[in-house]
Amino acid sequence: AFVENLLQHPTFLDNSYTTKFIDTTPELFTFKKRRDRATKILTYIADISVNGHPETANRPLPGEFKPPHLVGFRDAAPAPGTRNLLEAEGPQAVADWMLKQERLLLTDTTMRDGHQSLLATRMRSIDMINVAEAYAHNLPELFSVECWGGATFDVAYRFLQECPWQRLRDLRKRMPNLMTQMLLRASNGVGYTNYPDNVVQKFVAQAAETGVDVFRVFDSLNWVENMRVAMDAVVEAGKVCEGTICYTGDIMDPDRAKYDLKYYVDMGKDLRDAGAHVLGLKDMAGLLKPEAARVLVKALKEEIGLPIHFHTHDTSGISAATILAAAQAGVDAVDAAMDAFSGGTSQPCLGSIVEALHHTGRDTGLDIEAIRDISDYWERVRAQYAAFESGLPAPASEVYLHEMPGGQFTNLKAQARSLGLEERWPEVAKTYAEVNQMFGDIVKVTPSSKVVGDMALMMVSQNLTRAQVEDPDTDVAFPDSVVDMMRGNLGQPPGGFPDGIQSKVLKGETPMVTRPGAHMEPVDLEKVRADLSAELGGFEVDDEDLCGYLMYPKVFLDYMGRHRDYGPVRTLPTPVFFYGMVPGQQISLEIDPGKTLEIRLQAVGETNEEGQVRVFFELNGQPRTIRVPNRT
Ligand code: BTN
Ligand code: 3PY
Ligand code: ZN
Repeated sequence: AFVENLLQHPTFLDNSYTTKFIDTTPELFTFKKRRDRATKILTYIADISVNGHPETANRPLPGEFKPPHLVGFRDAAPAPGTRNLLEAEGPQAVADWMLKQERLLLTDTTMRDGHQSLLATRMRSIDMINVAEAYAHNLPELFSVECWGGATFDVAYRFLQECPWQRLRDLRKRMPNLMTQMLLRASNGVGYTNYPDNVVQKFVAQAAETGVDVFRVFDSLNWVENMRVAMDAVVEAGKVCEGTICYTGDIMDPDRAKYDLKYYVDMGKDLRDAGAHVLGLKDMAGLLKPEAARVLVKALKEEIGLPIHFHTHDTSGISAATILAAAQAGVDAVDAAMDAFSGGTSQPCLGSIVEALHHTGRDTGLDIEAIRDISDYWERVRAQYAAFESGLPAPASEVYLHEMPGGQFTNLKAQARSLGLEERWPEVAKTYAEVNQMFGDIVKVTPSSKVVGDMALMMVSQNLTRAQVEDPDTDVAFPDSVVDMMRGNLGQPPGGFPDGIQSKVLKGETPMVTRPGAHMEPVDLEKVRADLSAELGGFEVDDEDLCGYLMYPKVFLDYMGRHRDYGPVRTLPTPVFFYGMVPGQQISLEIDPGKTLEIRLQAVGETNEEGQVRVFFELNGQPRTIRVPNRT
């Protein structure tokens, strides 16, 4: 009866309902969920088929859509892996076990940094979920699967119309024997600015509860003081705390003495003393050269005593050599991406590392045939995302000049393009390096890398030189992110920011030099939950939703608004999600376990005077018409 009630609501009947409709008629919203999942998803398909997806407009089209073939399993049940050890004996046992392994341990980054660095983070959950069980069955020797955190969190809500928590839950369930891994920006959570301590604590606890096993925790200025809250929360949750050094500069270069060997060894000791189980070495731009890796890994191994987990990017094309040098120097674990998602601004090639070490003392024990099968799957997945390829066609030694993180490079290039500066990219790269020096040679990784990028783009677009920016008599309107960082809101770099530029940016305002979190009031979580629930018409806000909102209030609300209109769209095949359907096309769509819709798009009608188009479907054999606005 309720369903009929709703279906006959005039606002619904003429299809003009908006998110406002929910706000004004909350009593209907309660039934709407059950009301008509099919209509919502047909509305989404109709809209995309008519109008296209805003994210793929004017971008290269994929070639022929070849559905990724699923990978078969080797065994009836997945063999025990690192997750079983973590569950049985806890995180310290995992660290102890790592130290005892002769083989080089491997983390697969395809589901996080791989697509973050190659496809602007746009990979959808379904493409991960469809292969997750194959990982569990065929590659049980993996150390971990990095599949969460970094930029994936907000991109899921913002661009993919998906709940990142559900992705994590689904992956966790399908890989019961493998540790999942996330990238956490310490006090910046998975956002771009410091959050109050209790928000960071709540977020970590929830991520652990929903399914993260290994937390790689870093700070964008390498300030250990600003990492303690997040690290403590990981330890508290009983998960693996990978306290992480971000590598910048060049330890072999006497002119970059600020970040010398001693600096990194001291930081490693601080992280150990702060409770890290594993020491992460995060070379986000791919600057660590092979010989430097040998020296650094050896020193860290000798002086810290923790297992070391090394992460790099292949922007320069030389990272496999660095991995092998690190392996010879005794690194315990390294990150790599499946072949089809490796190279360039992504991680080095997993299969090639496995091959290179086969029959050596550090043989990884991974099955190369299983790797090839899984990589074939990924190759077809990648082809569906052609719109997001941002194209570094060849290795670039220029990375040693600008030091941009792999995850930022393609993004900054796209930002430059949108400002009409693509032709001036070499200037952007050079200016990025100058901004870094002007700011005192800082670590550049999210969010500090974004600050440097914002400043560089501003300077190039306004034709400002470093000398002009530093000149006290030249007026400069600094980007907000620069002001924020100079105020101390991202924390402190080693030695602080240079006085001259800092006082110019702050116009005499006194910067904060203590930990930003120490100045922030705790958030009243239950009040936020209640207010959010009221704003969503009585929707019951669980802890995951609450954490999503705390990180990104507007992004989360926009996501919820679209969710009310379209329902869950996560099970749509990726080509349909981004390009809709064409007349005559038919798909089977599982909208709930065991509940499948047969959807056939029959025809797209003419646009009427009100600018509406009727799209004709067959749903499980029955005709259905959906009206959507023509916005083309
Ligand atoms: C966004 O970029 O706003 C998120 C992507 C989803 C937006 C959906 S796609 C169909 C419909 N048409 C739009 O312009 N927005 C929604
Ligand atoms: C992120 O924070 O998203 C990164 O990938 C940093 O390297
Ligand atoms: Zn990375």
